[in-house]
Amino acid sequence: APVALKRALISVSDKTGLIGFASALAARGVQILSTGGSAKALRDAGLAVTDVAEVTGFPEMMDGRVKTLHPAVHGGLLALRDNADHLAAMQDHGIQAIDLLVVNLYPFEETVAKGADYDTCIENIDIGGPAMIRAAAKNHGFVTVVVDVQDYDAVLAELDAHDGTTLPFRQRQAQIAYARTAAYDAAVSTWMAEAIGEGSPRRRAFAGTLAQGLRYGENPHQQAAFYVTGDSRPGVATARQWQGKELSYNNINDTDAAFELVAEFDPAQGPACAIIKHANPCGVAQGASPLEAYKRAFDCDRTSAFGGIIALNQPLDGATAEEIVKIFTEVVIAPDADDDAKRIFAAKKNLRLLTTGGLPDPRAGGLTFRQVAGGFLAQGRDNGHVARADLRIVTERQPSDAELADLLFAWTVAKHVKSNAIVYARDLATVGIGAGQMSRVDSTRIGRRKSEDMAQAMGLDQPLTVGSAVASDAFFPFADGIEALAEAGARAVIQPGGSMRDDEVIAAANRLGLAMVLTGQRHFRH
Ligand code: 93A
Repeated sequence: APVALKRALISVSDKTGLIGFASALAARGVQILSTGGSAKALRDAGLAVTDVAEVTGFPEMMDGRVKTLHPAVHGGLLALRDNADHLAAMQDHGIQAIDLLVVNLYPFEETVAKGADYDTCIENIDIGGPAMIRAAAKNHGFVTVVVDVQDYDAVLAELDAHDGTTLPFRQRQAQIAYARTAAYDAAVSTWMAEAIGEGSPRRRAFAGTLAQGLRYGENPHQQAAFYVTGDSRPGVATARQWQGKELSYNNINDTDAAFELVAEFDPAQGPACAIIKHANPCGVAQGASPLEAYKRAFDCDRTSAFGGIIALNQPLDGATAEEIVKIFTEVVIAPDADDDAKRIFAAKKNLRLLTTGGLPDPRAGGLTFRQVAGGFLAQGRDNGHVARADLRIVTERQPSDAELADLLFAWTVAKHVKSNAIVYARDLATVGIGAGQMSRVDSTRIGRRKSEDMAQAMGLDQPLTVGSAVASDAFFPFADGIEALAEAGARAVIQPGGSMRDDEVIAAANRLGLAMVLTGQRHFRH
């Protein structure tokens, strides 16, 4: 039979919807107990309230650190109503049953997101709230728990339908309650790990806050949601969307890939643009202006760029926006956008514009995750970086300064291309990208073929891979990859080195007249 609600304890930091909900409970004959601020808000609205202090016999003390932590509260939540011993204990100690618990917690996540200092964050760790929530949820056989202001209407609807709450309803509320306390403690642990500089994934709890229920996942038959971790890193999770329909699961994934890639290019060194399809770049370039960077990125693979996601490392201006709207694009993300750009985009209803206010630091730490059956893998972000001074030239032919610049450019892009990654570059623009192949030689061939297709489309005499610099995300296991690059006309290669057959690979480069530099660092991205 449904459980009637006689007594409720209300203790909420977020007072949204509180008065309406409490009035509706009072109108249904529910007696209300409440803590300091919540009680005051209810009384100010003319509702009858019993202070928890009156129930416990203790005043709220220690700046509110101790208000509900008392057997009169926890006994009222935890007592089994069909257990003679429990009922006797209630009788002996003057404990009255609490049938409904309405709690939302101190705003810890919001306090962190605001950039509050250490002590303020500590003070916003709720102790009594989670304790009550967990108690009420454990005793869901008898007690209804509400941890989210969005559930108030559902409680009232349940009461109207059943004159009380049903077990399935209380179970669902209990499950939501434990999701909330788990996420809350995970947020505290994550914040502390950052505050004390704990970089290891070995002793971390993981959770996020629901930011958005998504229409569907990677495919329409999959449910999906977007969770944020409260990390203030500029990017798709913290961006402002100016126009266009809601981002989809794939949009969010691709936009992230685009922005993380373009953030590798320091805006002080000039504009850069990345165009992404299916989480892989189909064109990346630097240029004298954002417009030029975009055009050069677009020219790497005009076919694939259709319906792509564009990221810029500098503010979007009108001239670039004008060029972008010539073809269909899903999302544009940039640190900022000027009024001209916004006006031009406004005519394109389906194009989403996101601004972030800045770029994430590509060298920053943090964790990335991948799910496997039965668990998930956590690792530090790939924040690896090589500078010119780290490179080891291993061939007779030395790369020219221009080639070295292109090698480092291609290397940076390759870090963001699915393995096996081969990136051909010329004059700080990609001219052929081979991504996600099971064989490195296939990636070299695909990048070359893409470049040949573009040469034909643009009426060039020869593909731009001729004379290019090439990056490989991991070492060449055999000389065949080098031979394929030489056939494509490449002149210089950057790769980690470290293969058993490095000698054969370097000998092939020498035989074919290529310059080769080793980074000593790998950028697998599987
Ligand atoms: O500082 S606490 O951890 N100590 C407690 O005993 C306690 N009981 C409830 N915080 C506690 N709460 C929290 O107070 C609730 O979770 C809620 O967020 C807040 C409501 O306080 P007020 O009603 O005074 O605005």
